[in-house]
Amino acid sequence: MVPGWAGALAGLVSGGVALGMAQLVAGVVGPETSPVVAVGDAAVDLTPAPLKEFAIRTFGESDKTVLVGGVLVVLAVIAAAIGVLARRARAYGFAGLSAFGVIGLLAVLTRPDAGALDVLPTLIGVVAAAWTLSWLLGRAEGGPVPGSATSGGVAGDGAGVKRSVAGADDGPPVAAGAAEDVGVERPAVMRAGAELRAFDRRRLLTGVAGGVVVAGAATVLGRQLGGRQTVDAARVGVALPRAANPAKPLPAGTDFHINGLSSFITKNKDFYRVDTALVVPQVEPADWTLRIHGLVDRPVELTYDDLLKMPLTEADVTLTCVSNEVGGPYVGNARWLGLRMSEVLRRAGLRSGADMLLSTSADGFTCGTPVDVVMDGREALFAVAMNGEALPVEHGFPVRQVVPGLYGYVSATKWVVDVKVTTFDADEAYWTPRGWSAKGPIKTQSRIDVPRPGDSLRAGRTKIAGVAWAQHTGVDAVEVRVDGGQWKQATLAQVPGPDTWRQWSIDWDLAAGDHTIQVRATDASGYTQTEQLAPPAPDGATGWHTVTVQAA
Ligand SMILES: Nc1nc2c(c(=O)[nH]1)N[C@H]1C(S)=C(S)[C@@H](COP(=O)(O)O)O[C@H]1N2
Ligand SMILES: [Mo]
Repeated sequence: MVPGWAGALAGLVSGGVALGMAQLVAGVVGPETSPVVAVGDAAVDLTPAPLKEFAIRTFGESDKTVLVGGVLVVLAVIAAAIGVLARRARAYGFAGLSAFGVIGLLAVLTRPDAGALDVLPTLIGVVAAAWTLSWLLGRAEGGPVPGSATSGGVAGDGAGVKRSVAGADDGPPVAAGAAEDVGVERPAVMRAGAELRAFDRRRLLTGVAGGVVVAGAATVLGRQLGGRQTVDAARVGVALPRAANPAKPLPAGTDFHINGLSSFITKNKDFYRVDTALVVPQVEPADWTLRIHGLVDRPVELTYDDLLKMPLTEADVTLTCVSNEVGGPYVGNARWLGLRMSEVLRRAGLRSGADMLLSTSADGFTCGTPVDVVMDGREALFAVAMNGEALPVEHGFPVRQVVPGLYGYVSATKWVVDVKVTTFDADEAYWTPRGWSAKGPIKTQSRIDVPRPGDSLRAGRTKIAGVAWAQHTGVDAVEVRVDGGQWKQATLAQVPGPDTWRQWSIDWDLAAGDHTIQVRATDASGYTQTEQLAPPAPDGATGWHTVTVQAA
């Protein structure tokens, strides 16, 4: 029998070929049908809230890379184990690969928008792996050993493998091997079934090299094919209409332009991204429709063109993620252009008793948004543009929701395609059964942007600055204290309304030594941020952002 490491290597390479072929086929069928992505997606779905929080806290926006990396490492270990087992009997290897295939297929088929063709990447990947494993082990087992009874034929060898004993493509393995390294490799002659087989390291390794090339080429080609299936071209071609209800011009002084302080408007490329999608959904605007149904008198269906022709509204709104820790980065402010949700809902005719809008994205994510919030006059939008350009694909192109005052997980559905008017009693959105509160009003918060934690400053006058938010209520005051002393009022920047964050700044004389800086905001309802620390789950973090620095 071939040694364990050789089996593990054959298993690994076979796994690589499987993933490469799957990637190649997924490049044609659709990137989200790759088993790795589907298994990763399923893992995201099944992740309990505390683990999700841990992942976001630990890996931030690279949590997806870490997840895919994790899936690959687990796959590699199992593939190696399958290779080791398959040395004893191919059937063990095939059974292992089949089990894998079933898991991959389950993950692919339980995706919300799964189609029949989506099974192809996994199926072809598994078949390719079985073939490769068999072929590699066949090569490793070498030819029959001279003098053994079965010289001249190898029974039960890998499927479709052309074997030759002498004078073939890569030479008579035993003869060449024997000539080269008698006493080194050859002693690995063992019993395999009734036959004596030699372990042929050279033929295994050349096979492995071939497998690696095939796996790599298929992966690269698959990525290129998949990369072409993007909606970038359609996005660039969108002609955005003028706003029928333009945003009020920004008042002078919304931005202090202090180095290190978050700018009032967050550039699209700097805007935080949080979603469950491992592969960004590619939704062609030409294929997009929005269906509004459920507890309404007249269900509505809009195309992208319909939407662009309706009177659009522009609004400056700060989005915030419920997963944001005190002082965290998952908050950003943009100018959105879109259709008022209330307008469409009025057209559809809301039935009494409806208290929830269950919106669904193209990839099956859902938000549950309170009807009264959307209908109370605030600028809740089906947004098509962000900071003057069509929505970036990762921020929801072609259409997403934006609702001032609600955390993203209950309101900001990207790639939105369906809104069911319903009740909180009858329906549950994505994060609710995963341990997050059904309703998610944003909690009043403030953050110190400068100085950064751990900064070494020159003693003396220094600028402390940051942002505070209390969407749809508005920030009325921000106070700062150092080393637990007196709170002092910070200077507030201008804001266009209650739906954006507000910059604040204060100059402070810092004596030499270590200092602790803290901030708290008071909103327009009179509420001052509590000092009480709460973690993000289930309904948003609380506490005062605290930064320690040294002055010298
Ligand atoms: N389709 C979809 N929309 C989604 C999400 C998601 O996972 N899938 N996440 C929501 C959450 S939790 C937040 S905080 C916002 C973030 O929007 P952004 O990525 O544009 O900043 O999107 C929301 N919309
Ligand atoms: Mo979020």
